[in-house]
Amino acid sequence: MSHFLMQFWLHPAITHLAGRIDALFYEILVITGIMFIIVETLLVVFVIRYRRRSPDAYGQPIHGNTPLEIIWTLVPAIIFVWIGVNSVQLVYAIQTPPANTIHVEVIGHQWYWQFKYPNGVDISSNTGQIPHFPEGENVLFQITSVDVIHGFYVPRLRLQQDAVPGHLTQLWMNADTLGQFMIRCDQYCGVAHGEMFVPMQIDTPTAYQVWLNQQANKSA
Ligand SMILES: [Cu+2]
Repeated sequence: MSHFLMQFWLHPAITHLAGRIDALFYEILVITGIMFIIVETLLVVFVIRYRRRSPDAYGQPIHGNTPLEIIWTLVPAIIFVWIGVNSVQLVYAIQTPPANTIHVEVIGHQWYWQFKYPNGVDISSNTGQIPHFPEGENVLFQITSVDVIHGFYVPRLRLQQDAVPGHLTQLWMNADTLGQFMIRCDQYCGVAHGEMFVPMQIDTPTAYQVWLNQQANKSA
């Protein structure tokens, strides 16, 4: 796809899991897309072909067609079960963090994100600080809010989790792409809601450690 058109479509996923979410999305899109075209085409064909041609025309009485009815019940049922099994498997994978994770607290504020690392490093997006995370390692975001409901949404992860006062929600990632990716607040949280649109950075594990140590020394 051209660079111009890509702006309007999904930007590449940065985790294996996000890739699986995209794959499921495309599978459902193709199935429903094909069904849409078949149904709409038949609708138009039937409307034209079987239209009433004279004021006193009557349709033939029909008493059903058992094989046809079995087919049009069974085929969609199989497709739905297949989509359901795939979706549930993926939901479990998303909701089950691996054993070895770096725990990072994510706290929503009006109007910035705060990130607390295990070694005490404390990053707030309203001061222009960018939270860093290592590539190829499991990171578990433990999400809450101190005021209103915010939404921790990272489009390139294809994942969102509400930040709710008094509750801890979670979301995990294992990023495979270096660079800066945007975090959005996707629950409208007041006038400066838009200021919660900030980057995070994925570093190599070594660069991440260097950054983390620098931050720890700064605050010490
Ligand atoms: Cu917010």
